[in-house]
Amino acid sequence: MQYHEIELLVSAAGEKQWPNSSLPEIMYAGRSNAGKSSLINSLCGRKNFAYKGKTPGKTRLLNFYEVDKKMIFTDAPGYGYAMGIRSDAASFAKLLDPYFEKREQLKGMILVLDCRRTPNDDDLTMIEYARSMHLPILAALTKIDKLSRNQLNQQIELIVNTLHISRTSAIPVSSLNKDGMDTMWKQINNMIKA
Ligand SMILES: Nc1nc2c(ncn2[C@@H]2O[C@H](COP(=O)(O)OP(=O)(O)OP(=O)(O)O)[C@@H](O)[C@H]2O)c(=O)[nH]1
Ligand SMILES: [Mg+2]
Repeated sequence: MQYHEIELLVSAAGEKQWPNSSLPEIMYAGRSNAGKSSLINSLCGRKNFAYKGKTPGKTRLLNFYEVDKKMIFTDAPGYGYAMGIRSDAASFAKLLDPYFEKREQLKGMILVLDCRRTPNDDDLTMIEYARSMHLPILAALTKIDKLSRNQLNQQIELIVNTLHISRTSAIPVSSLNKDGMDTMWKQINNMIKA
């Protein structure tokens, strides 16, 4: 497992708190419980650095992590738990709209998806939004340790077709046994260089 330096710069409720940094940024988005924080931890060779919530989707903050003094990962609150409740969707948009629109160093979005689930409307909204901003998108399919190889291949097919993404931009990963982390890093470095 590769070790990377990681430091929490700030948990931001709004624009005023965004870190004053011009390092390239990668944003992690996905449904509550999809495995966003676990993925960030695993990519950096940590167990419990990025906050893993016990009450999924509760924290409405953008966590900015500086990695290797070279890039920033932003961990967005999970959506989906109460996205149907209008106030919740509104507070989510209030947090993320300015970020997508104004954060110039944002280089790409990693959409984190539980490989066992079919992407839902919220996932599609998220990916459409990133597309409308011309943001490169990578899908991390998490928890592959929970499926057989056959099941996984079927799910990959389903997810890729539902999201209309290429097979090469869907990376199967496991934060449990660290599968896929090298591939993730390769893609992340490409995103940052672009
Ligand atoms: N088996 C297995 N469990 C995982 C994996 N990734 C995450 N989990 C578990 O899934 C649960 C949710 O993981 P988190 O990383 O907290 O998910 P999150 O997307 O950050 O959730 P929110 O912050 O609530 O949006 C935790 O219990 C993790 O241990 C994985 O690759 N394999
Ligand atoms: Mg989290």
